[in-house]
Amino acid sequence: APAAEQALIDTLPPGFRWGVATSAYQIEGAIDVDGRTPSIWDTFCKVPGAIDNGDTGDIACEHYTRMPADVALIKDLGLDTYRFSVSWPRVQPGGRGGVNPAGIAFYDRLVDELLAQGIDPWVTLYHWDLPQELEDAGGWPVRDTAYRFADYSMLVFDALSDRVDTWTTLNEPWCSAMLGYAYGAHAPGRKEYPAAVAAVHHLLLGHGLATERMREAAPRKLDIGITLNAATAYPASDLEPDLEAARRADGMGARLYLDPLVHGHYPADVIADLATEGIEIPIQEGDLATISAPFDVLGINYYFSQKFTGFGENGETAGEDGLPITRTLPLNRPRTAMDWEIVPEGFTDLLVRISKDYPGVPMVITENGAAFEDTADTTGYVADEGRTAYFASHLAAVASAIQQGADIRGYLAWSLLDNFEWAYGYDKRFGIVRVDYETQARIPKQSALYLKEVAQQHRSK
Ligand code: PNW
Repeated sequence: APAAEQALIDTLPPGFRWGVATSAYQIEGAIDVDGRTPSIWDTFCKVPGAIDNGDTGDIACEHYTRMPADVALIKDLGLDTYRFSVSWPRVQPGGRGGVNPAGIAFYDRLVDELLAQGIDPWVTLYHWDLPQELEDAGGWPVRDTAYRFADYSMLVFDALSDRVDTWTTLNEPWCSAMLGYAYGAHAPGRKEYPAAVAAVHHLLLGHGLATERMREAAPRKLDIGITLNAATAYPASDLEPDLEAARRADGMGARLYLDPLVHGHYPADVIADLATEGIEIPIQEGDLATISAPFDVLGINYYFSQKFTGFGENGETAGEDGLPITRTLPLNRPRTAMDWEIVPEGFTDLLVRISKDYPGVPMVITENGAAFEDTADTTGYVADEGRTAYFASHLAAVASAIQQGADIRGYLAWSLLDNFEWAYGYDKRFGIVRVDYETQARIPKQSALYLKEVAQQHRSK
């Protein structure tokens, strides 16, 4: 890493946690074994044109059968934490009823394998694979789904809480609600904005219900939390329409989640914006007390930041629908293969801001990483300089936020393996370990060795 970045990375506090993350549908494959039923992603993958190249998660990284070797990889990299998600339709086929013994057995073995290797297991209960039957009953826009989620969470909790200390309810509810129900880019592919706003509320309610029940049943002091994706929304200028556009972007992207979770109320400005579109959040009595149930750790997933303007291309400030314009402008930074701009200071700004606006909430970086078009040499070695540089600059950004007072306890890279990158299929590679999809061979990239070294150096200090 460049000297200035290395100097910052050297300041990371003692006890800082190092790890790597994955999610069930993106790596497991084995979609129709041991009683698993389809999730909304199995269904969405069958929609023509939904996924690049018509890719699906049917096989993915075959992690379901290769799990012990994949755990050994994490061990070889000297990382102390593995964040994985549990597939709801494996554990509770159809999303209702009792536990499926064959389905939970996989996670039981995974947890035992991790513990045997000295790796802390971090469970994410929901990383987007809703049982299709629950979508058929209305999905997240329907209130009942929140209760179904809490019931499912307790099945997993009862099976694994004797050995798992850290629990995350949801991964990135913004993606579930907005990409899934408003923009149609993710499963279930719906484009219904009011339904997406209802989904936000029911996701948060599900988080709160599950948190309360896990807390109540906890056999000892456990860490329970939620993971959000967030970014810094920079205004393009100090002009009022630009400031407003950045405010709206931050409101829908971050505060709509953080405010109810931490402060127990939705942000008034976002409620007012939604009202001008005729949308109301379907809040019932007691919901906000449930949603703001105390939690122990806030997971932050960060990839990029954006600049916002409230002006259209011709200087207008309202669209044809009469609503104010919110548009992104380039920051003119290098981009990853996702076309996402590389903005490490947006990471620092975000973390410092959260620590000021939501004090007393310890954070962990639960995902950070980048897709690049890797090339392997004849030996299979991947010199992924772009990804390695991304990790270095973003680790420095985290260290800088800590210097400015943010309470950040660890850093988990996305992702252990190249995997099924949702609507982009297998073309976009986020792994620190390359997957050869012909042979399922795993080949550590330069970035994996970099993270191994950083963690090792940090621990030896
Ligand atoms: C996250 N956005 O998704 C997910 O948690 C991972 O499963 C995924 O592989 C990773 O980031 C890389 O995409 C996101 O449009 C998807 O801002 C989209 C966005 C952010 C995060």
